Amino acid sequence: VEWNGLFHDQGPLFDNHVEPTAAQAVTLTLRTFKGDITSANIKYYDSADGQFHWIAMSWSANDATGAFDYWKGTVPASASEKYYRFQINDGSATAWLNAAGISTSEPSSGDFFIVPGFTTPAWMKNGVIYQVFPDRFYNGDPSNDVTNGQYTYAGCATEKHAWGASVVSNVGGCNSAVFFGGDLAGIDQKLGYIKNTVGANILYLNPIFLSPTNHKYDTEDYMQVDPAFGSNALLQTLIADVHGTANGPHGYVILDGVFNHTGDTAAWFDRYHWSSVTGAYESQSSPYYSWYTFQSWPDSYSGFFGIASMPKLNYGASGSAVRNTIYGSSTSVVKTYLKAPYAIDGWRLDAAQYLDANGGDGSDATNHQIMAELRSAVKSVNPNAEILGEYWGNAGPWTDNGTEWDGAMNYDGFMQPVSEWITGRDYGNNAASISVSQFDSWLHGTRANYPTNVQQTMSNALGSHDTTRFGTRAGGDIWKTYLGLFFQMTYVGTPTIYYGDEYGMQGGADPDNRRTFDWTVGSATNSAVALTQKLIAIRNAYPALRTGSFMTLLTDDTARLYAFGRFDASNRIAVVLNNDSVTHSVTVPVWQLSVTNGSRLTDQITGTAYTVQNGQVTLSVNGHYGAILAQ
Ligand code: ARE
Ligand code: CA
Repeated sequence: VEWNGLFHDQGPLFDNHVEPTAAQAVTLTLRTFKGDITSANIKYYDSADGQFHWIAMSWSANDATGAFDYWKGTVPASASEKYYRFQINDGSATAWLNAAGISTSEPSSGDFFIVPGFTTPAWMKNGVIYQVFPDRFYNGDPSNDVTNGQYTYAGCATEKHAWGASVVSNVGGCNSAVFFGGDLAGIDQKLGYIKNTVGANILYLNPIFLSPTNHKYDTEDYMQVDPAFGSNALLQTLIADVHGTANGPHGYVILDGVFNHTGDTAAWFDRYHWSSVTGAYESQSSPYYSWYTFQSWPDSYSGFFGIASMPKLNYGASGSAVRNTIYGSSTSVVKTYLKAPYAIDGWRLDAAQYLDANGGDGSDATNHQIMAELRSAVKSVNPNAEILGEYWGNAGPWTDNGTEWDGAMNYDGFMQPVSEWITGRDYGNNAASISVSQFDSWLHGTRANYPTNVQQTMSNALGSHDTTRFGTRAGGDIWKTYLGLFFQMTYVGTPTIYYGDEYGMQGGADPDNRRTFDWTVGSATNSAVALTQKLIAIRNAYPALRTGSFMTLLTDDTARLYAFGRFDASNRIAVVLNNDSVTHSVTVPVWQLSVTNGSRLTDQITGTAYTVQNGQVTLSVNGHYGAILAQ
């Protein structure tokens, strides 16, 4: 069997229902070299009966170039989740193909998924996220700024720093008490930058509810926007403006749901007696005593990573007061903000893997039960709302059966490999370098962790508020940011721009990754920002870049070149990336995309057209740059 001719993924040309209902049979198409094979079978596991089933495929057609055969087979409709792989025979040898790749022996993992009834939001598949850390983006209302010494939190007095100054506290260990004055009014005033200049249409905000720290991951009151960021009314205005079209196309808002823990100043806990409510820390007969888990009351209790200022919520059993308050009841935190007059479009779930009962760490069935209930609660208000989990490894356990998250922050399947390939450093800025073939197989393996509709909504970022800045890992070389942007805007998943990464903002680990946005740099005249805008416009113009197939075309470890195809029934696109510091001439085997000789592919960046000859195009690509050749 000629492996180089084999191809299948769940793109529109190879799977007629990537999100099937229980009533829809799924017809799968397998590509081989013309005349290469004698038979092929779909072997699928049906979770309804716990058995494998075989379906013989039949020849159906040739491709436009006549180089390939298409074989088809149909998996019958039913409500149960299924996993499939292909067995391919040429009369003398057998090959197996599944999402993990091709092998001579039958694989035992890495199958393609069929998850009937599971849909992820179309707007996430087709959108671009802009992530804002509110205190550091823009100060739209100086009148609400915190002042020096306004609060004392865990022994740290508030420090108000001037925009652009150091993010490190003047007093040792108090970095979370350093404020700059950024707020919701500022974000609202800069929506034109986000939506038009950058071109992103989904706003993801780090936490905004009342809390004494700058990052607000230690919530004091989920029902109140922090006064230094604005007000609940201003949040409504901001959401309406993102949804509106005055500053660009209709947009979407995702808020950070920090539900594993509260802050120790939450009234339910009330460690510093700030509230008139009798909190769990104050009395064992507090109505909220069971909302937390004490090993020894009051000072020994479960917290996020054991941090005393972040006591862990005790989710108890189904129907518990905590579950109702956070997501279950009609007035719960989760539902309130999904409903009018807020109507946010989704939640990012902070530390989602840890939500549990009785101080547990989430590593058992209880966490999945909580997540399934949370999904039902979200979708009961808005079936198109997004549930984006925070997980740093393979998030398959929360995404592969359609009952928990829609997608996850893609640290493992995007940020880490991209960083190691382009910058030679991991997201923590430690030396770690991979070749392009290692990069390609890393991506292939991590895509296989997820159903296709999950892959398409994984949040793909170059950096975040928890990692070092991409610009710093790149050693300040803006060309590496260009290349990162090229890949981000052409790969499978929702591109996610951490504010400032579009111009190569510098920054080390937390808190240095949260510097103030430099408005003298972040503007349409900046070359990286302009490239970001252009790349997003190209992504928006071609559904193939969002929901098309992904096919590796070229990995050249010596010249550090990568080329891959994104394609559907309408467009065939070859993306060519040069990760070397010098210009290379690249010959791309576009015959793999069934592009015919004599047809023309146009670079969407430069406008240069290339004519296909002998199934190939040859072009010159600058160091740390790319080309997007579209037909
Ligand atoms: C603060 C200081 C830090 C200090 C820390 C500990 O800023 O300098 O080291 O305290 O004292 C929030 C704030 C942080 C704050 C933290 C604690 O944003 O600034 O740190 O609270 O007060 C793991 C978790 C993951 C978590 C990351 C950071 O699994 O959930 O660690 N991410 C979320 C948010 C954070 C937030 C919190 C959780 C808490 O995005 O911003 O921190 O609400 C591996 C593991 C991962 C691990 C990852 C990073 O890959 O697999 O599980 O993530 O490394 O450590
Ligand atoms: Ca302000």
